[in-house]
Amino acid sequence: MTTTARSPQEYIDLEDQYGAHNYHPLPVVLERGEGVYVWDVEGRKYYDFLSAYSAVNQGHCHPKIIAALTSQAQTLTLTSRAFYNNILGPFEKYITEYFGYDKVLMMNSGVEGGETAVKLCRKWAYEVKGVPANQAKIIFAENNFWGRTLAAISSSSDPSCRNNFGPFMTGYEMVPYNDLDALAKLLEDPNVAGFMVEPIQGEAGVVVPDDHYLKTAYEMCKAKNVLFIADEVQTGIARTGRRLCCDHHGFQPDILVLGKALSGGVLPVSAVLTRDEIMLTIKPGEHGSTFGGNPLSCAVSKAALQVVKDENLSENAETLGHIFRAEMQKLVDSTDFVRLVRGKGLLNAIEVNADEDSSAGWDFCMKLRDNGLLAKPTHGNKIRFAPPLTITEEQLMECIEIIKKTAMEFEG
Ligand code: IF1
Repeated sequence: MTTTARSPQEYIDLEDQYGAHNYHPLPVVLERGEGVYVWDVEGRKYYDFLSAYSAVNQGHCHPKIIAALTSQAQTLTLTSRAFYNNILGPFEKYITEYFGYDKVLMMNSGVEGGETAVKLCRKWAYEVKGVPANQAKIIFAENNFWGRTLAAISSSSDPSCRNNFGPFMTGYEMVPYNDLDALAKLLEDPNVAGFMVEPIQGEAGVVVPDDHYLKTAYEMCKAKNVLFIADEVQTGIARTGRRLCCDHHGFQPDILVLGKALSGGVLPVSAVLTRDEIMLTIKPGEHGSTFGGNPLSCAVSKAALQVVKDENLSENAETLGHIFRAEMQKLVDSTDFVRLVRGKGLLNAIEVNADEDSSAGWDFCMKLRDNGLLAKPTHGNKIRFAPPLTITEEQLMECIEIIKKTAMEFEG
């Protein structure tokens, strides 16, 4: 799209004047992305350390993904599911074999994936588990984030997600994250059908549970005939150093929700994978979406998933993640400003020594921007660091130096 050259402030003013004010972006106006880099409208180059919240794991505008996009875009983009096409079936075979499930239901946004998982869980509850009509309950972890729809925010404990959006969905139970005793109590209810949880809570500030938490929770669910639903929209697709974050823990979720990097950040694609017993509870006409599983998104997703394998992105995330956390720990040990680092693979965050409602996180990200690295604070004093998984060790070391330099400026 050719646009008139404008100053950064003019672009910001246009969004302010004509766009909803549902975000507070960092004041940087981007116009190009390639690999781990993005450029602003004045030609300044930055490392992208957010990766669009882990949607750009394969790097910006990956040539193989763009090639798949442009080729399919010139052939057939959308048939709707009213008809078959020559792309969806082969892709469904590819992705179910990739993750080891019987079937997949393709949707668009991550939250649509979550909604689909909730509907499948409820359907299974009534038609397989035998929960009485409209009595099915699903357990969610406090401080979760799985999207902005009314079903999603009904499980949120974040006032900014919920305020004045009620009334909310019923049939939800909340449990403290990383608390197996609390989960065990809720699982005693025979009407509980599912437990939906992020293997690492991204928005909460990259909260990593105890090593045994997920596997034990899965086993507890299994023992009570409750479905373990993994929201891997942010942690999946190599981000934490494995194909899936659950792969670190040696179990396969009953229902898997994917999004974001499923398309390499090229267009919205989500997917819900599960076994036949659960998936086949949804009959023709009971769920779907105009764009769900469209040929363009399937072609893009196949290329995006293949890049993850071909370029060993899981292994790279695992190796460089250890280096990154070790270097950040040196900052924790040598400054008052950085008080902790946590994460897995290349999904990490630091916590700065300030209250959650302080501007310290924002101010730090503004200085990082000036020093050539883009990141965004979450909940005030936590800064998520999630570069594309294609980053090299040399590039990572350069970014670590930028973060250290910026932290020392704050320390001073
Ligand atoms: C925003 C947060 C991250 C997600 C998990 C499902 C979804 C998301 C674990 C829904 C989406 C996005 C949404 C975006 C910012 C970003 C985000 F800050 F909001 F919480 F990453 F942490 N499950 N997360 O993280 O996927 O419908 O957006 O495709 O809404 O501001 P979606």
